[in-house]
Amino acid sequence: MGQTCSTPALKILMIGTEMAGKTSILYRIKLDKEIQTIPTVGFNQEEIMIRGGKYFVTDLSVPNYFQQMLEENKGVIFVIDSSQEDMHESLELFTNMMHILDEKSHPILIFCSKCDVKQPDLEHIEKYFELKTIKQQYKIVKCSSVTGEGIAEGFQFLSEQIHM
Ligand SMILES: Nc1nc2c(ncn2[C@@H]2O[C@H](COP(=O)(O)OP(=O)(O)OP(=O)(O)O)[C@@H](O)[C@H]2O)c(=O)[nH]1
Ligand SMILES: [Mg+2]
Repeated sequence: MGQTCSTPALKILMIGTEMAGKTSILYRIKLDKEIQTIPTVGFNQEEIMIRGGKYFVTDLSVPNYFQQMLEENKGVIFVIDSSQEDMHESLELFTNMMHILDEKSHPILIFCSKCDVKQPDLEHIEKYFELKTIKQQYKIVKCSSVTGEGIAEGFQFLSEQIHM
């Protein structure tokens, strides 16, 4: 069932390597258009509505704060720049994030961004990031902040997984 204005927003923490496309995703939803971003210093926080669901999203550019912000958030978005061939930096960040998540049950949405530039090979990414070994519920979704593709589908997964 969709959430109404009176229901509390689901708090979501979003991380990914520099330039992965985090801020573009956030403002694509907030403003319903593609925006020109500048590198985020610290974080952006916005309350957004998507398909009737309300979310409070922290777009975090300082992964060091991930651990301390995890407690107050119910779900995680990890953004991979899937237009890039070399994903080793992203894998390193993801591995660190998974160590911090450890036994926590936060659902994880993996956005493969910039799919308007290059169609990501989701099977390859799933293997490369060893997603099948993780304990948490996860979903891998290709998305684009230019076309808007995939973004609502990803948030739908989070809303289905998080029970307040
Ligand atoms: N073609 C295309 N470009 C994108 C997309 N998303 C982001 N970009 C571009 O990628 C660059 C980085 O995007 P940001 O959203 O600023 O990335 P970020 O992850 O917030 O980066 P930091 O704040 O530095 O951590 C910008 O030049 C964006 O215009 C997308 O879906 N398609
Ligand atoms: Mg940013």
